[in-house]
Amino acid sequence: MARNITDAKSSLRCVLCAAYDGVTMTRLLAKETGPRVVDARFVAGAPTVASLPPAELSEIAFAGRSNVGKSSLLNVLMQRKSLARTSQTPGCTRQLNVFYLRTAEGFACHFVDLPGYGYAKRSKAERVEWGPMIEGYLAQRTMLRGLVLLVDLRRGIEEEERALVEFVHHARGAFPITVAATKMDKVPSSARLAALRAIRNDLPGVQVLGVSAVTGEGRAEFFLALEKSEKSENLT
Ligand SMILES: Nc1nc2c(ncn2[C@@H]2O[C@H](COP(=O)(O)OP(=O)(O)OP(=O)(O)O)[C@@H](O)[C@H]2O)c(=O)[nH]1
Ligand SMILES: [Mg+2]
Repeated sequence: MARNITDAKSSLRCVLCAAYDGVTMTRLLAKETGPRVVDARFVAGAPTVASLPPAELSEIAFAGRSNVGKSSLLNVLMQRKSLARTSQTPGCTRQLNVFYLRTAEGFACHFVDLPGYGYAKRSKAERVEWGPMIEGYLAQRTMLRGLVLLVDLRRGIEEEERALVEFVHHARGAFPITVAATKMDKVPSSARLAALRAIRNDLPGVQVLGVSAVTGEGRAEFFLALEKSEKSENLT
């Protein structure tokens, strides 16, 4: 029993730490594989492309509709519980958020968490502002080496995803795009292969990988794809 507020706070901290360790351990012991991250930090949040810090390191951008799980996947890749803010309410990420990541093997890059598209309840002014911001970033950023396009494995490819892939190919020619078919834990394992195949058929020539931010499944394969993108010489 806590004797005072300080004791109560410290007991709460212990309970939270235990819960955190439980989640991390479950993920690590269960499905999460791939490189160990030795440094992960928030670098900057920019409301416009022009206000981003100078591009000095390779960048990999994460795009997808609101609530698909971009920030959650970033946390799994960075092995941090909540470095990127996540929420059940769509429209959580409202600016370009840049993170630095380095693995024990020496892979280092910036991850850029983009605001989600397709959230109907966002004000018209914000939607009008974000389209050009995402497109401006994807078309102009000189250190951009790869795009991760997230789709819900249950939902597959829709008009917006097709348009985004076409936009990037038009702006940059051949460019490394990896589709992260996420929330894989919500699809029974017997149905996963067919769902992945449907996405591959919809976007021929684009690499499609299944992942789950809950179990960490697919993390190792994902890193291999990112490392390949990071080495690409694709400049605007
Ligand atoms: N079951 C399951 N839930 C997930 C997964 N990834 C994300 N979620 C949940 O989906 C919701 C949205 O996740 P976010 O990571 O905030 O999504 P986002 O794409 O960054 O959303 P915006 O910033 O609003 O565009 C949260 O409630 C997450 O816990 C996953 O792989 N499996
Ligand atoms: Mg987000």
